[in-house]
Amino acid sequence: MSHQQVESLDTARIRAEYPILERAFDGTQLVYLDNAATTQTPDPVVDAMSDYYRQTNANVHRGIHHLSQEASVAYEEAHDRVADFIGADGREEVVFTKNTTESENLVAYAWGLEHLGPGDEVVLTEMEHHASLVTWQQIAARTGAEVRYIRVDETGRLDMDHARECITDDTAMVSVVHVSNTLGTVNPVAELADIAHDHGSLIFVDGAQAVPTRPVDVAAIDADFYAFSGHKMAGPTGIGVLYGKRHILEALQPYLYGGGMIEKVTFEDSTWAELPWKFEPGTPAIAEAVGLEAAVDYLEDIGMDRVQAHEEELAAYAYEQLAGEGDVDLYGPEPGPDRGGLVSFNLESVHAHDLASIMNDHVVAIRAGDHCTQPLHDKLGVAASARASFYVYNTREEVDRLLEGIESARELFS
Ligand code: 7TS
Repeated sequence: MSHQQVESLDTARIRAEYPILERAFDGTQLVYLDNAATTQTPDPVVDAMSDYYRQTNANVHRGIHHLSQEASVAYEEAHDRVADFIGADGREEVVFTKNTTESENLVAYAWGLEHLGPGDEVVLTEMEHHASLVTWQQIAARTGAEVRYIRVDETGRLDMDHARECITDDTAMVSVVHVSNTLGTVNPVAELADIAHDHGSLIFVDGAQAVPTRPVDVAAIDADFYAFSGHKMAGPTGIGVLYGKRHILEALQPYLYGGGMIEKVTFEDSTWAELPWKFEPGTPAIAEAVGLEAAVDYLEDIGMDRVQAHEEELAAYAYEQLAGEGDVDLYGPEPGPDRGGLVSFNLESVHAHDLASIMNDHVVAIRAGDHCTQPLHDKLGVAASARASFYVYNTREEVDRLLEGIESARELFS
């Protein structure tokens, strides 16, 4: 998709729904460029949750009284809305969790402990977030399975020849990040799904940075599992999603047990509720589910193709400005169709943490650290990097504030 084909966003109108963006520190207005960590929450989402608490609040699971009925319907319909948004085949394929990390753990424990053993391989990539890397590493160690990593090449892309070598008939699970939160790389997940399926393996896709920033169709990818978090897509914290193909979820044993997920319980044994409730024990995050639904409405009103075009345009602008400087190391592919809306970099003379601290003096919020990709940073030969990440409310002027901050860090340390 070329950016020219997509009508640009009315950022002034969008920003009016985010009072937090009006905040100033020591008289300087905030520039928020830490969206890959958490996006800000617009009024319609806050209002939906506030209305829920003011008017509807009750426990779900179909109590007899009016409020519980209403809360149950709202909670269930939030699943339908999310299913629709990602191309899932109904609410049965959409499990609400706490976040992407819990979605990873759910599959690793429920599926991994049951199906992995000595001789099996789990294939990850060198750019996995710790949510996937640490989880599969631990479950593999407990089951005797082995972990292999698809190489990241010098351009910041997956080495697909190496992917074809790593994924074999011994592979039981491929777990791959859709959009890297450090490199910005958009991985060919549909192609990886094909390769995995050709070898009889399942594929789990970590969509934490993808669903918030681009149209995603889990069926077109042919992902077996797909995970993301509400708080990175204009929604609330405390809610995440695990998509799973219906027949796979049906065959899976529950991960957590308790009330709300059972069909029948005797002193001897229990049977499980239908999907997706089988995987949602206890009182769930009901207001957050309502907020997530409002976030989906909000993003669809804008249009995911426009969300994508807007932040890729800002990231490309930041990338190109920084690439023009001799003392900036940039990570990940050059702006293009396989690069998302974030920029990680190092200024040669300044440690990333010092840079983030100077940026904070300029009231520009960026991230510094390993972004939960320590092995990838080891491979890049750096302990940390600075990262600016963009969302629907960011502007070119804000990128300029980032560039000014970098210039002043350069002067301070030269
Ligand atoms: N996967 C990816 C690709 C991520 O970027 C993150 C969070 C997660 C999984 C975990 O998401 P959570 O909602 O369960 O925490 N990434 C970041 C980040 O880049 N900076 O802060 C959190």
